[in-house]
Amino acid sequence: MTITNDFQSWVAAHQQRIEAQLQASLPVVDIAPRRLHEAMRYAALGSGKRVRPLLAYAAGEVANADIQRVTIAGTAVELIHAYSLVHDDLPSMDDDVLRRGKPTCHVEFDEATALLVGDALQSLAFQLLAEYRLADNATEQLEMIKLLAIAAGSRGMAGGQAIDLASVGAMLTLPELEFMHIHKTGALIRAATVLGARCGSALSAQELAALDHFAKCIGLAFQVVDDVLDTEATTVTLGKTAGKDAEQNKPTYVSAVGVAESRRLAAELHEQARAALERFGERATRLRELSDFIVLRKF
Ligand code: GRG
Repeated sequence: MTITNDFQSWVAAHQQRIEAQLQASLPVVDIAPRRLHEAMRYAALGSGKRVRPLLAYAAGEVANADIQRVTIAGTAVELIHAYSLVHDDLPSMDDDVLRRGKPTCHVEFDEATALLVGDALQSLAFQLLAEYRLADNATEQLEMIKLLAIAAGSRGMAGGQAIDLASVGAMLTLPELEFMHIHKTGALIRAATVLGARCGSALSAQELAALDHFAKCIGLAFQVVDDVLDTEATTVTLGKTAGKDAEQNKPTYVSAVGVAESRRLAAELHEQARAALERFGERATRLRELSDFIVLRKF
C-alpha cells in the first residue's frame, strides 16, 4: 500500500479544480456585505484536504461521469463541510482557535459573522445544485439535492454533531461511537461518494449500494484515524489543536479501545471498504487509492 506519484498528481489536479470552482462560486469581496463575503472566502478557500470532493471525482470515474457535473457536486459538498467546520469551532460548540493552520473564523472575524458564514455557505451549496445541470432529468437531480439535504441535516451530520455535544464526559460503547460518527463525519462522506457516482451514467441499485457501503466503511475509518491523530500528531502537522478530544473529555475510539485497537479497527474498515470495490475492477482505482490515503494520512 503506497501513495504513488501518479495518484498525487491526480489529487493535486482535482484539488485545483475544486479550488477554482470555489473561487468562482463564492461571492467576491467587493460587493456588499463585504465583511461577510470576506469571511466566507476565508473559511472555504486556500486549504483543506478536499477529501470529500476527491471521493466524488473518484466515484464519478466509476460511473463515467462528466467532470464538470462532479465539480459542482463536489464543490457543494465542500461548502457544506466548510460551514460545519466554522460552526464546530464556535465557542458554543468545540471552542477552537485554530483551523487549517490559521485562526478560526470567529477569532479572525467575530462570532456573529462566523454564524452567518456557516448559514451562507450552506445556502450557496444548495444554490449550486439547483443552478447547474447534474443529471439528465429533473427528477434525478431533485433526488440528488434531497440526498445532500438529508446527509447534512438532523438525520445526518447535524444530528451526529448533536450526539457529539451531548456525549461530552460520557463513556460510549463502540456501537454508540459508531452511530455518532456514521452521522457526524460519515454522512457527508457517503453523500459525496454517491453524488459523484450519480453524476454519471446510471449505475445499478447494487452498484450504488456497493459504493455506499465503501463510503460508509471509509467514513468510519476516516474518523478512527482522526481520533488516533488527535492523540499522536502535533498541532502544527494537523493545522488544528491536537489533543482536544482528551482535553474536552470527549468519547473517542482511542478512549474507548486504545490506540493499538483503533489502528486495527481502521485497518479492518479499510479492508471492508476495498472489498466493496471489487466488482468495479480498474474503474475504482482512484477510490482504492483514496481509501489508502485516508487510512495512511498523517494530517
Ligand atoms: C456544526 C452541524 C455541524 C457539524 C459539525 C464535521 C463536524 C460536524 C465537525 C468537525 C469536527 C471534527 C474534528 C470531526 C472529525 C472528522 C473531521 C470531519 C475532520 C475535519 O475534516 P477534514 O480532515 O478537514 O477533511 P479539512 O480541513 O482537510 O477539510
